[in-house]
Amino acid sequence: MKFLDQAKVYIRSGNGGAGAVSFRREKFIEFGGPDGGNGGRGGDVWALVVDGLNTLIDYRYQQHFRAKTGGHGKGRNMTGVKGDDIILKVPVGTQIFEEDNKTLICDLIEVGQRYRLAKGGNGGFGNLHFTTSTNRAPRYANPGLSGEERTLWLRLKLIADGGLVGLPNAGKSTFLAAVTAAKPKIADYPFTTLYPHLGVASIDAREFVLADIPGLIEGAHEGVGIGDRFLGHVERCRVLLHLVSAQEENVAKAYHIIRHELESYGHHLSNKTEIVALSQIDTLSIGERAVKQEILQRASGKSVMMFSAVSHEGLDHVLRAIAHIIEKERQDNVYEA
Ligand SMILES: Nc1nc2c(ncn2[C@@H]2O[C@H](COP(=O)(O)OP(=O)(O)OP(=O)(O)O)[C@@H](O)[C@H]2O)c(=O)[nH]1
Ligand SMILES: [Mg+2]
Repeated sequence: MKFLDQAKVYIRSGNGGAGAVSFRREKFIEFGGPDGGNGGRGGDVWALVVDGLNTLIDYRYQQHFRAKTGGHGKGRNMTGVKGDDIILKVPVGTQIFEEDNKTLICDLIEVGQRYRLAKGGNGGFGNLHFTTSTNRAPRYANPGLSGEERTLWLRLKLIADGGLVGLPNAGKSTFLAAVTAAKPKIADYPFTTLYPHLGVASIDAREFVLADIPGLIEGAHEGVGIGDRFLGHVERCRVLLHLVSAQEENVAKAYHIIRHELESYGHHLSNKTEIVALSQIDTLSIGERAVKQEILQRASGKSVMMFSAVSHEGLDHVLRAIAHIIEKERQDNVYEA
């Protein structure tokens, strides 16, 4: 799957169909009056959230969307048919902005949600409509109204319950692959992951979505490495799982670098509930683990979990901790609403 989280599109709703000028002419009927029908309305342009999509890649190949013109009115007072709508299918978490890429038009967060981006023009009136007591045979009709045209930005912010953050090689993708069916690329060089991956994890019959994003390094907020733009995809998470590899010489420093990047990014990311975990503990002896855990605990001021995505040791504990926070945040949000 190719990933694209931003796309610019041009849309145009359909023009209304023209009204008709027509007079009734029938055998044996002596006085035929005007009978021109109205034009049909032009097609609308809609955005619709569909299941099973998590990229805007389709909009790299097509950026222009035009709905159909309404049918013209006809004699015998027949209204023209409505022009066909155009539907832009988008993934859950798509936000649509004005051309300035700042003014939010709609935030689409549920499958099935739809939003009308441009309304088709109304059809014109046929000559029948213009009949009055003083003008019983008008020879004119309206043209249809024009459709609207707009340039818009589609921006995707994935919706996951939990987000994985850490330096490159912290083991984020290995963790995702161990606890979900996702198959992200895993390798021992930095920036193996180039775009976000989602997976569904489950523990104790509870399911939740995890997002694995590219690793962050010092200066990511200034564009170093892959930069921090993918942090947008964990903005809506309820919990962050911050991984620090047991293979790091200085686990405290590794922790602080990421915290600093989260703070520099803003958008309340640094206020999110964080679970800190020492990953890859299969590479250390029991004694070494305790030492690094203690250092990380002091650095973060939190109790630090430990796991290995290779030996699977500690994985369930981490999943339970994530599930617990997600559950709690869900309940809190219910009370707020
Ligand atoms: N021994 C051991 N190796 C691990 C473990 N988890 C990950 N690794 C190795 O560490 C390296 C990096 O793992 P990834 O999962 O690709 O790391 P990442 O955090 O996704 O890295 P980026 O995508 O570059 O940010 C790979 O060679 C993995 O095989 C673990 O629990 N134990
Ligand atoms: Mg990775």
